[in-house]
Amino acid sequence: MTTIKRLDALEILDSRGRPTISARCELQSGATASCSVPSGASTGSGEALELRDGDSRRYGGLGCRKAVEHVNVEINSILAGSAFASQSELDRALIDLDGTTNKSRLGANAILAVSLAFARARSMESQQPLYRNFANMIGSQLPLLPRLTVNLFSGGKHAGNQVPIQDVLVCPISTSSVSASLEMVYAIYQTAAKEILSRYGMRLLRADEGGLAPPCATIDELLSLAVECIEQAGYCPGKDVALAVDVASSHFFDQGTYNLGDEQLTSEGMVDRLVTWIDTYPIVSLEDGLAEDDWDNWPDLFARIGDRCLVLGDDLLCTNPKRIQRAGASHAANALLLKVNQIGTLTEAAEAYRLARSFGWKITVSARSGETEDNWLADLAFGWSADQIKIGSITQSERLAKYNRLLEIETEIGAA
Ligand code: 2PG
Ligand code: MG
Repeated sequence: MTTIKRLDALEILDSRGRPTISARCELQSGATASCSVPSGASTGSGEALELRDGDSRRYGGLGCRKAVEHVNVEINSILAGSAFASQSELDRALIDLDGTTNKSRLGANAILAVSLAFARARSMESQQPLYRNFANMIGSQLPLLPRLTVNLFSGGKHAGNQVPIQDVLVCPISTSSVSASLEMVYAIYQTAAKEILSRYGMRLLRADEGGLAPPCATIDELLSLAVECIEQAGYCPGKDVALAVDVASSHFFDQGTYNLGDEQLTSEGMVDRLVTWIDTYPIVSLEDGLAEDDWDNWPDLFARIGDRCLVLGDDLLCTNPKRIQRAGASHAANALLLKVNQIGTLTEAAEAYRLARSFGWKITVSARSGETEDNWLADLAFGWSADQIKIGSITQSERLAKYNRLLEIETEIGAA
């Protein structure tokens, strides 16, 4: 049993300079740890509720003092002094205490920060790496490092909407080493930065996750540029390095129409367009190709693409077992984008994980566009043997905290 002595929290800032929350968990044994939670910009409507103060005098209403107070007062007063046999016992207590279906009373940000801080404090107590604790949660003996999918270009809500799609990512596929993958990504990123300067005469414009935001007129121009940069960096597209795309199409879908800049497509037209991209570019992972509510057309998209590429659901699934069940039963996807803060506790994220695996799906563990310098995501991706990880680009410390932790893990397991 693990007894909690004290829980507290504070408001900190994320990589966009917006408030988020960090919680600290002190155990009776003396082990103490903190964890902070990220925040999305292109959020799915089915996500658990991130509690914001709504006081326009502070941070435009985005303050997190209410969430902090919920940890310091209510959650601490109920849970301090209690003993828990497992992570799931603690998480169930948090879910029951909140009492809503989307964690809107205490806030998913408050609840997740406590869930994570408890996990990290327990791993300190048992003197095990955090990933071991995560691996135990899903009964895994042999964790595996994920393949990197790294942000090269951004548009949509993460940049200036110069193209409607959100992210074009590069995925080194000729190596499984994190260290070798990062070397390849660096070469491609530098090539892209130079190419943008010479082609568009502009200095680097960086999006929220550190991706470059070139002023391409069309999505095809952006995808072709990514392929050219891979080649110019000395790699073979599709053989050494592939592409992943987060279309994030919920954010340009309105009343049955996909608004692709100067083109308006029906769902059928959008499926055709996505299939054309898969046929033309070396895309191995296609995220949110269709909108979160376009359930009727996802099975068609999946049937057309099959196993040629991951048909990955982010806003569609929201790491929510109910939505994953629906997607699995209707053959709508073959991969889950797992973001723990979409659901709000580690235990429910593990349920989402298990359910997705039961359908034979692949898993991409993902950061959010608003991140902190915390690195627990790397331990989670390794502990749960995610197939892919999506952290963002390689230029900002909130992203590098996770890449660097993966490098540490790789060195540690290599040495072992
Ligand atoms: C996504 C994420 C990460 P956000 O859409 O996959 O890139 O963005 O955190 O803004 O939802
Ligand atoms: Mg997404």
